[in-house]
Amino acid sequence: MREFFKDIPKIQYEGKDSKNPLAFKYYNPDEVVGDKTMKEHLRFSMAFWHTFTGTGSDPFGTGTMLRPWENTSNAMELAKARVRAAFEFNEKLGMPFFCFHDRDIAPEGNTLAETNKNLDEIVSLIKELMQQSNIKLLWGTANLFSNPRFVHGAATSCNANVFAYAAAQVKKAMEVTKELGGENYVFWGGREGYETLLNTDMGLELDNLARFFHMAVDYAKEIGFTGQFLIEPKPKEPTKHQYDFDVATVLGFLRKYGLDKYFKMNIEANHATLAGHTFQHELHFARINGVLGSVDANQGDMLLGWDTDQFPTDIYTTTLAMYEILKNGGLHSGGLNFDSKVRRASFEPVDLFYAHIAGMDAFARGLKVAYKLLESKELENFVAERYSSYREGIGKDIVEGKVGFKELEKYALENSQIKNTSGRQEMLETILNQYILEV
Ligand code: XLS
Ligand code: CA
Ligand code: CA
Repeated sequence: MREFFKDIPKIQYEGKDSKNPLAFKYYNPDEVVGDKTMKEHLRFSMAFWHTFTGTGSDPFGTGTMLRPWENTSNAMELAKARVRAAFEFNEKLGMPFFCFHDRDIAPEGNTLAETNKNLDEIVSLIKELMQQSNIKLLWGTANLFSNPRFVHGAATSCNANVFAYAAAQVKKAMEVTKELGGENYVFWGGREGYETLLNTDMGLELDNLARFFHMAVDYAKEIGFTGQFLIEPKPKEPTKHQYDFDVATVLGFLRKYGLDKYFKMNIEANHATLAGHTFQHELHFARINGVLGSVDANQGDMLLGWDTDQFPTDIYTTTLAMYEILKNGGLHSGGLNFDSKVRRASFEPVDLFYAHIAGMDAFARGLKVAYKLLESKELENFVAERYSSYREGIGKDIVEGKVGFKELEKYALENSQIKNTSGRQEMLETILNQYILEV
């Protein structure tokens, strides 16, 4: 069988003193942290769209990527070569999962029926390669945004024919995800949003989006798809106002339409920062509401206001992310999917390996630091102490619902000399730094 990454060996763990750029310094899949191995904690996944269909093009120039599989003009042959290269890539990296959009893996035909036929052909190749390896599907999804038919959105399009087409596409993508044993199915908003209210019936669009999700839930039941449904919030890009702005917005939407028990969130770091939140905020908010499902691992750029999808290398952020994930009891059926792309100037195939190694090491290190930090309870004890006034006296009465405004007024009149204590932010940041530097 053709080898696509000829000069790349299987990537091994060599430890922190290694100078080999094609080795893990921190990610040691079999190392046990707490009750699980690193591999089980992290559940790393490759994103097919960036790593195997990304070209490096930007609004100012065409693609730059040199890819060993790009040597045929036949779209189906190219699709098959990509899939084979992807399995070789995951094998060499020891990457247990992958994710895809329907249109990443197979080209569109002239009709929907032809497109579905192309998809079936590639899916059976993927199935065969999955059987020969231990590589699994973390999630599947449908691309409801690239084709010009989705110019006004998909489930929120003003055109009912587009709604129907999108439904047919998601139906098929769910079937394919089930067939490949996918553990989750993702809905990212794509073009579900709007540019101007001058031409938009927002009420109808949101009702339709909810109708669409209910149809998906019903169809999953019908075909026996038991994977977790995930919604991936994003505040802007491509539309100015994306309906799935952030975790809080999506939760409000799901609850309004009685959908909350069927969905969790797929939280992307770069989308969190675009929404004006930290990655940790979104993970934390999802966690305390019981909807932290999976993660799209990447990072944005502090100086750029768009979705740069860079590989995650910031240990501070990966540590705080893993802190939330550990407190969530792990990601369960979710994982850490590298929805990240190598920079346009990192155009050689080997850069794909360097990039994924960088991300895997950053999360492995983050996991170890977060585990130690949690074990020590330093932060948790501080927070518990900070809120201790709610465990006794009037605070306890408030929490237990024993008092109202009248009782509280009486109490305040008798206790109006208030004494606060310091929040100690800088001291806590030093503790975090100590763990990051010393673990
Ligand atoms: C785009 C999104 C997309 C989803 C899957 O910004 O991140 O790639 O993850 O459709
Ligand atoms: Ca994403
Ligand atoms: Ca993104």
